[in-house]
Amino acid sequence: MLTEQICKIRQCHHDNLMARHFDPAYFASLSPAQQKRLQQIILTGIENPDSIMGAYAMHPEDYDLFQPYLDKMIRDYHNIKGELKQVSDWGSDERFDLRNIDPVLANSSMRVRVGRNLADFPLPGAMSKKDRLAFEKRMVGVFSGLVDSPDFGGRYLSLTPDSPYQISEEQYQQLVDEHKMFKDMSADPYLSAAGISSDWPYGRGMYESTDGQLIVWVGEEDHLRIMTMKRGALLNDIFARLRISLDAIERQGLVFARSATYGYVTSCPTNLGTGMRASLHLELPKLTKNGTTLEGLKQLTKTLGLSVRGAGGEHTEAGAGGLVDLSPSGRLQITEEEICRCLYEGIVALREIEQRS
Ligand code: DAR
Repeated sequence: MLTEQICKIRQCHHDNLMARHFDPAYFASLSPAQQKRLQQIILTGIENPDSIMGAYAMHPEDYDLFQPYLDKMIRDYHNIKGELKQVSDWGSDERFDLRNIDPVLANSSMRVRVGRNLADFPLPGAMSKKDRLAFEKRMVGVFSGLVDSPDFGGRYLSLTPDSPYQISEEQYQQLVDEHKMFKDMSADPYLSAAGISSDWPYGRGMYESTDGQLIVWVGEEDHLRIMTMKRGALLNDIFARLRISLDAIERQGLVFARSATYGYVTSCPTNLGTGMRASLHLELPKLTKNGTTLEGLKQLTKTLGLSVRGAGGEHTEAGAGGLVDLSPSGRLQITEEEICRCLYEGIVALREIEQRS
């Protein structure tokens, strides 16, 4: 039954890596308990055949337990052949100053985020409601250790009913509109099939620093999405701030789940390694035909190791004046500094092509 279902998906959805790399003989070699566990991991890709990956890990050790299968999907998606070893390197003194590209970029919107999961909880897809509330309570304690910090002091806002930090529906919607808070996860079929949006909105919330430059999502697709954002020209600034924010959060006694092979462990295999998405908003009116299409630009950015989306986030179109969100596609087998350099060099190339168009 399962094998037939997946083989059908493979015939109609060639990009579904769960289906592409599913091996009935490997599945049959697993014990009933392991088969049940693997089915939970790939259910999202079965219920959503248009998935690009089609799997979410439920426990950090899943990547080791099912490595013969998951490793094929991971290498395919991240285009990795040969030795796979994630190394972290936030870089040296090389400066990536957008003003060297064009003074007009002096006040660009920059954002860098990493996904992180605590080693001592199941990943979001396998958390019980009790786990989610215990995890949020742990994070409230961590944030209380930051409140008096000059750099990271801020406030925690909870979605959990009856939480002392609970915000109103109106406040929640306003934060979503400002792209500070994540959307209602129960509306996402991929996350729902994986159990990642179960018990919504219990155990979910966000921390925001007073200066608005640090935001931590609690209980989204990963346990934590830690992001720094600012307007400016020096990419190094935003990376450096993220790094010191991560250090400050880890110093509160958190241990993040890591794999010897894949680096930081994330729910989705697409985010393994650095778990990092670094992005910058850029106006490309010619390459987006004044914001009417992203199609041509998507092909072009792929050659530059970048992905492009509308400034409104995933699945949105270009904004007025052709405003788009650009980010390096690489997450795994790449260092943090290389991600920064890829973004900078991609902006240089796109600006040149835009001006020649
Ligand atoms: N819809 C899932 C997610 C892929 C990458 N995006 C994430 N992780 N937010 C899929 O497999 O297509």
